[in-house]
Amino acid sequence: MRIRRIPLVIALGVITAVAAVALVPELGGVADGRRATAVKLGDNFFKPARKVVRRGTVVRFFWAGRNPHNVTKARGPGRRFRSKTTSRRGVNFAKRFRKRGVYLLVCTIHPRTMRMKLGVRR
Ligand SMILES: [Cu+2]
Repeated sequence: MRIRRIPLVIALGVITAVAAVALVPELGGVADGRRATAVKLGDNFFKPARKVVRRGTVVRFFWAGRNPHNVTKARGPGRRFRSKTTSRRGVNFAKRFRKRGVYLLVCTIHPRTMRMKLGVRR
């Protein structure tokens, strides 16, 4: 009896995890098989500071420093966006870039040093 229950519990756990990723495409990213990449937020810089990705790529922003940071669109196509400001380590923001062009991304806490150019091509 007990032994049989364990695989069911594991299966339900896996199904729940897969469903959770599918329901949060901004964080799941690769659920539809498209590209994803990462940018680091250090103290106080983006790494890399320049990057080119293909249209449709999900960029995951990974907080690696100790200071509070955010990711704010200063220039570029489409609507404004801005992450929360946090110092929590890990991926706190992810975005799929659908429009071609050059985006200037800044941290508004450290706007002089913490800027990056993201090129989105077809
Ligand atoms: Cu910052």
